[in-house]
Amino acid sequence: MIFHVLTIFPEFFEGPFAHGVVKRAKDAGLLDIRIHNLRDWTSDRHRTVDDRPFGGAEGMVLKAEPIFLAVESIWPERKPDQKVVLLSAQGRMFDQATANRLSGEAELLLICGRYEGVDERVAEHLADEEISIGNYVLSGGELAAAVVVDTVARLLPGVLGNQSSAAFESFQDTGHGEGLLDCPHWTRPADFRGWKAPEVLLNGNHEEIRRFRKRTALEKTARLRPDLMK
Ligand code: 9D3
Repeated sequence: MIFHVLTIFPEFFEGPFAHGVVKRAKDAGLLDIRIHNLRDWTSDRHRTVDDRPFGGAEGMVLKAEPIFLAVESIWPERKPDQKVVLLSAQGRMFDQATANRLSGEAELLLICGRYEGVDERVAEHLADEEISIGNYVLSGGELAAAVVVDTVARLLPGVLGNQSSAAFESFQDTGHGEGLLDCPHWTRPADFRGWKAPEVLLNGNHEEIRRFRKRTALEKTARLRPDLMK
């Protein structure tokens, strides 16, 4: 899969994709991440990407033209499995089901919003979807784009030993829009500062361990995520 990220802060992405699962998947050729500087599609002396909002308001708005020119030059002929996603605070909430769906595309182009927002013609006439990563205020779409790339990348065939996306679809974890939270985990030492790992996990009785994990997953879900209890 090819990910494109369109941003006014290309340096931002030197960090997030240089480690762990995403880095290994890139090195293995399972995915490619191409960072594009929005200012490359401006033609004035100051490489202007923003302007004042019509109707008057606080702050600045990202202009439509550089964004349209960027997408049209990245994909001169856009195919049905090349999807444009606008990251904005007004978007539909990102979740594991959205990630699963996006992982079936050939290419994703993520547009990072900035300032007070993006000219609405991008959402209306260019983006296939508008996505937010949660109900809190970020300074821009860059962190959100990194979240989407990470979440989608780990679903791709071969990335986590996924055989094929189809075979693993029914098997993929939910990110907890449904079902229970994972059970709690412990590792060595069995006694850390007087806090003991549960004895049952040390005794090798696998039926008892299975029941313990089921019970503690339920208890933790009820306590931390009562919204998941039905
Ligand atoms: C006046 C109201 N706003 C400022 C407090 C609206 C607003 C404008 C621009 C809020 C956030 C932003 C910048 N955020 C994003 O571009 C963004 C975002 C987010 O803020 N939260 C969750 N997901 C996303 S994806 C992109």
